[in-house]
Amino acid sequence: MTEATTIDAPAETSPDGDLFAMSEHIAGTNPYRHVRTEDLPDGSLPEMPAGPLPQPTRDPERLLADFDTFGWCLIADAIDDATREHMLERLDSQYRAEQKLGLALETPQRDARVTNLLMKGAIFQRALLNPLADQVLEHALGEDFLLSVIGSVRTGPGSLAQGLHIDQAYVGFPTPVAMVCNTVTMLEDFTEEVGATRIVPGSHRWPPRKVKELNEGIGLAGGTGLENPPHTVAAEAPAGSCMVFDGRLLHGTGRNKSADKTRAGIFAYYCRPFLRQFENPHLSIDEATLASLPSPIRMRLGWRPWMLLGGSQAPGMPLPPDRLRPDRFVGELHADAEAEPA
Ligand SMILES: O=C(O)CCC(=O)C(=O)O
Repeated sequence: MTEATTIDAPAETSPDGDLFAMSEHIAGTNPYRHVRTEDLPDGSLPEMPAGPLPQPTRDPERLLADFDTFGWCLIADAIDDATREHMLERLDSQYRAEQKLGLALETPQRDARVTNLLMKGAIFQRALLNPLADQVLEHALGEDFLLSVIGSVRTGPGSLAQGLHIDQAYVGFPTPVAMVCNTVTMLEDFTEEVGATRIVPGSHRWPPRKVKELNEGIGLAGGTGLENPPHTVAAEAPAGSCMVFDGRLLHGTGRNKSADKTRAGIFAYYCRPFLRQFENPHLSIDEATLASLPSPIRMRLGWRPWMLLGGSQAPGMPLPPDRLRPDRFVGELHADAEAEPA
């Protein structure tokens, strides 16, 4: 028998009516709540999932099991050393130039970031062409997921910890499945010492109250956080690995405690196809770069309709994969219009 799902007013509303209070109410009445979220009536923190934490592997079953249980998984040997070196060189040179020209993004935690990487070197496309990562992403987001943003984060001596956060906070309510997922292609070793991403294992399945208790609440500009927040572990893995994590997982950049080491990673962040992308590809990628992208990447940017969304009334739609834009549009017509000869 199906459980009744009437929506009553929340028993207690928070005085400031904040988003999390509302989320919690929605979670409490969500008909899917038994699918993924855990309700703990005594208010205690959920247990850490049992079993060893994810280790780099190329076994698809292990990857999916780790992802579901812990909220992240680690793909071993996702890119080769030559590609890694090439990406590091490109990032270093790009970052120095952007800094010199006043274009570099400043973050409170003082890490070095480069955004919109598809415009900044064809080599970065390789971070998107990873069949094992695609398998996990498809499992989490469905097969038509979109690329939302691709950028890099490099910690260095003196860079601080970022506040713990979830990557889909803007959704505004709890979801029984991930709405977004992040992938981190590690260009250097991710160790605790150099600020490997700190993660709360299993928090992708926590009820909103618990997420709120630990969320250090970064805004769009980021924010600094505790060095070792409670319940976190460092997601350590060697250079060349790729981490995939659920958008509901609490995480943040770790502090780099080393005297002379850096930790660079390429973050390719994906969303379900009905969500708005973080970086707008129509505004941030020029026509020449767009034309040079392999069609599978262009499709991941949303260059095709999905279900009833993202379509366009133009002759010849949907476009064949080798075309960027329609060559004709339907505009103002008059009743005496005649069909053009074929
Ligand atoms: O650098 C990291 O390890 C995490 C970065 C991150 O979560 C963010 O920029 O929102």
